[in-house]
Amino acid sequence: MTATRALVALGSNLGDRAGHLLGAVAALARRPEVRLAGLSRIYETVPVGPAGQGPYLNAVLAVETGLGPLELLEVLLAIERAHGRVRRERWGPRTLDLDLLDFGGRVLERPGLSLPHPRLHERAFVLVPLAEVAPDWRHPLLGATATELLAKLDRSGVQPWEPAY
Ligand code: PH2
Ligand code: MG
Ligand code: MG
Repeated sequence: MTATRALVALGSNLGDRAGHLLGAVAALARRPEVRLAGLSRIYETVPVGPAGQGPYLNAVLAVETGLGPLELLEVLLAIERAHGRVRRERWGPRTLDLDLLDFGGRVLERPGLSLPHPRLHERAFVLVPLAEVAPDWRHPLLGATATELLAKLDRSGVQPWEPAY
């Protein structure tokens, strides 16, 4: 199998947020075509977008996969649906959001999938965990590494998550 390294952003701000993130990691690990290659810490982050929604938990996962990008996207959407994701307003609250950030450095525009993810370089809630799992990952269009992109952002809204035991 020729494997491609892909990067996936995980987010949740409804229900058992950590349970949704870790459930998604477990669901991906169960797929025979997907191998886990790295997982960031979980961060609690100030919501970006419509006001009135609760704080998110965010993380980034690196995988190796024999799937193609659209096949991997289908797997991610199926896992979102299994976690009760209902699509209402754009950028609104969600039980589980799985965004494909990068697929082997490919540049791709398809209905429902833009690679690299078009807003990843503007978002500290993506770049903080991304720079942790893949500091030297290079943005295929901007040419800068995750660490370099993060240095330009305000990361004050992104804090390591402290579970309330
Ligand atoms: N996702 C969004 C919109 N806003 N804000 C934070 N902090 N974390 C997210 O994952 C997030 C968001 C749309 O996917
Ligand atoms: Mg998203
Ligand atoms: Mg999404």
